[in-house]
Amino acid sequence: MVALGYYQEDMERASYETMRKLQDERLVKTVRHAYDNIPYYQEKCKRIGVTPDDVRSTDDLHKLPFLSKDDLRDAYPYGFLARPLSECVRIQSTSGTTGKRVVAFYTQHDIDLWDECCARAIVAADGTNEDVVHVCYGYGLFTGGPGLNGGSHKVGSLTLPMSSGNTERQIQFMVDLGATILCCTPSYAAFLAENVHSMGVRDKIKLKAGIFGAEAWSEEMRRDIERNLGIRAYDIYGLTEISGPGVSFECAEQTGMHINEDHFIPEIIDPDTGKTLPYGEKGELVFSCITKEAFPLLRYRTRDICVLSREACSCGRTLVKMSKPMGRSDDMLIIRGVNVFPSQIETVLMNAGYPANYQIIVDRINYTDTFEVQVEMTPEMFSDEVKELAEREEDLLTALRSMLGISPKVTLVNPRMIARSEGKAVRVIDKRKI
Ligand code: DLL
Repeated sequence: MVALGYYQEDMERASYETMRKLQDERLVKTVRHAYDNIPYYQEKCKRIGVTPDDVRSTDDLHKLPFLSKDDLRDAYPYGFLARPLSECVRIQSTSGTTGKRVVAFYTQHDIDLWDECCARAIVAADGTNEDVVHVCYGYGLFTGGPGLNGGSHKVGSLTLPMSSGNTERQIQFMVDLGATILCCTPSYAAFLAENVHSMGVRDKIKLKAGIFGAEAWSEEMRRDIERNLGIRAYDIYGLTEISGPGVSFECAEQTGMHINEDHFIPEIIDPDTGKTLPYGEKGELVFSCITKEAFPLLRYRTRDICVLSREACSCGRTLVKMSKPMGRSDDMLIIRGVNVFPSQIETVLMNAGYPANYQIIVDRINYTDTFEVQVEMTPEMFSDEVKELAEREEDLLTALRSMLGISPKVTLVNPRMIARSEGKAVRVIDKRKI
């Protein structure tokens, strides 16, 4: 394996002691900052009898309360803002229009640090200022586009802010401008690869690497994409609450993602007991942000199930590595890169007068997620009129699309067609083998 370059070598290759010391200092400062400026957080700490004076180093991290999406919902929209609005320059948000939506805030400094995290990922994928970086993650509220865009600027690469959609145009630009690094979800990368072949332009593309994340993808999918596009495919991880992509990134060794520990302290906990687990054990990933000004979440529960490893990496980075997320400790589904909660679907169905008998069926065919919602009609709704049925399905589709940000296939089924369960209702059938 050839060790490629580093963007911030002093941090990416810091000794354990140097990193620990930095984390200690930054944590103490951030706890004080969050406590003093976020009344909701102060209240939460007081409830368990913790004050900033109790946190003197990372060894004291476990004393702090956990934060979760529910806290963000309770304090929505401005309750976690730790800096005055006059200092904030941007928001990003997750999809979804229910209370599960998350709005994250950034000062210019926060954006600069986030961009640097993404720049590290691009350089780890062999990116330099000679490269042409084609970003087709969504722009707008989603963090994918803005994050990789910012990282690419920092590296000094020529950035193509393509956003998603219009596949033919994407490929035309890729060919015409000689894109060398592709940034998008792995499923879109697989779709692009198919189209590159069907358009007969495989020998005209100059791609050498791809930076793919925002959803789970298998090693098999990686090898297929690599083969079909003639590139090396690198994983990248992140979440809106913790800034977006670039919380961790893969290097040329491709055996897990290095966490930018100088900004985010990771922990693995038992999702049931909240107990911190040692490295190497599988559990829920928790992050404490230690450089954030506007949105300094501490001990935020990601719900992603992972393993952390401190094994030496052949790329020379000393940053701790996380495995690919192996699942979730809540019921969130990620479909075509979009976060979907079954409760959002249920809300739409209830509002439209349907009973709570429905099933969400997700599969992955040719590396593209398929998403179907089967909904039972009430006997009163039931009609033999095909036209009426089609209209009902169309109305539900419109409502679901506006709630979720993606379109499922909606199938209305006759009353009592969906199997009843004796225990918990089986709402989700996820057939994807990831
Ligand atoms: O997906 C941020 C992102 C954008 C990451 C572009 C990478 C590339 P959210 O929409 O808030 O943010 O979704 C966060 O997506 O908790 C994971 O469950 C999942 N996820 C993100 N990256 C990966 C990955 C963005 N590489 C949620 N592999 C996270 C598996 C991932 N799951």
